[in-house]
Amino acid sequence: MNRPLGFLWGVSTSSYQIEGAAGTDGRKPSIWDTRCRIPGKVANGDTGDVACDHYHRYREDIALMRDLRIGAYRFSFAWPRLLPDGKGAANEAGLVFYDRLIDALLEAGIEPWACLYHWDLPQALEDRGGWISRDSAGWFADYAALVARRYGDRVKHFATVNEPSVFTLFGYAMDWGAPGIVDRAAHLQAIHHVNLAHGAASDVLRALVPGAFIGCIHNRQRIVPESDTPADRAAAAKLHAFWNDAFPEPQLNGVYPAAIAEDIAPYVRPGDMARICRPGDYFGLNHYGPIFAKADPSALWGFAWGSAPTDAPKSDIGWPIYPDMFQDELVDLTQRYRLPVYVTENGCGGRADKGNELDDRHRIEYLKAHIAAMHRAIERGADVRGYFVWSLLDNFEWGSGFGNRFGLVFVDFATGVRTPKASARWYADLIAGKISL
Ligand code: IFM
Repeated sequence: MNRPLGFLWGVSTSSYQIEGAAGTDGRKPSIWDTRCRIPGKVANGDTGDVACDHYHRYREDIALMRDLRIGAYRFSFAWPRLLPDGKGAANEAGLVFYDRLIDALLEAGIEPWACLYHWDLPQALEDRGGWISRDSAGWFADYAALVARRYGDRVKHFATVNEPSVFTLFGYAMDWGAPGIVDRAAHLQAIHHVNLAHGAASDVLRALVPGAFIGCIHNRQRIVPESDTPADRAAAAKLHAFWNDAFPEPQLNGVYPAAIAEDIAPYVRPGDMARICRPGDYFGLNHYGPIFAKADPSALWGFAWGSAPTDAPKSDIGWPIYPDMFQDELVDLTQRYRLPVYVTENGCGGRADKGNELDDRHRIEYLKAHIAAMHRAIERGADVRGYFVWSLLDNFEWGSGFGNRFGLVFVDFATGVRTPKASARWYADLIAGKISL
């Protein structure tokens, strides 16, 4: 495999998962700070209070990336650090942190790719209804304007929202994420308002940042019925609508997918679909592997996560590994939406207790197989322009706490010490063109 010319190799992270400094310099709680304090919601009672302490160690992290010759760094702004109450007065100390981060990235020759929202809604806004409130689109647009005015001279690559289907489904239908509501109307309203927020923020970024490159990041993957029965097939189809289509279809084609259109119609006002439809400049794809779905009449929407076949290859955290499905997804996306695709997340979870996290050949094998699949997709016509590994660092993996590790760099959470894993060296060699697949 040869590297396509100008192909971008990056790594991804997100604010709540790495920054720590949860109560430092004026930051106020997000909905995830709140969730972490509810017993039983996060494994081991872990929290993002300190996480990787990236807030204080960002220079070290940028040096690591520079050593690996990373071309682009995808991070997210912490809304509650910039606007501790979600709206109103901005927090200068928080703004300065990202000034320094961005300046240091640029000095190191690393392109900043900034995401406005990776799940850490200010708790103050949740107290006003959060994404269930239609006002959320306006709050988000104002926040986008603050970011655009402050950083738009140095940051050109923006994503509005990370994995909207995931945080709305987990947060409003399954209680797997914040704010932990399980309610059909809440879920549908959150979907629609996040879509409106995407449209509004896209307009703000476009108006305020000359040369902005704007997109939204979607987690898209094949939804496979656990068994070939009508009930499991119907469950998979419904999950497919929520997971894969509920955001790209309105944002790129101006319509909700047929399977949920009737459910969501009561919340859609005249003119909304035109406000949402902002195809942007690229499609951000986060992809790990397929989801196996099964019928569950007791679940909010009648579907639940099923099991992969027992002989399916799986990562150390049990996620099924099917690189050919990644290949097909990339080809399908190009044909369907005709936008350049950036793989904004792909990576492999592991566990320190398996004893193979520093010499992480399992992760190298996963990355190798997926990057090779991406190249086969490019040969089949997929317009893929860049690839970001999730993640630079082991970090706070939401409900799994610090147990599940996705980093190229091992983090000792007791001391904060970082140690590049074998996969980091492998990725550096790939970027340097020393490895062909
Ligand atoms: O850690 C998450 C990230 O926040 C969103 N995409 C999936 C990753 C691995 O679960």
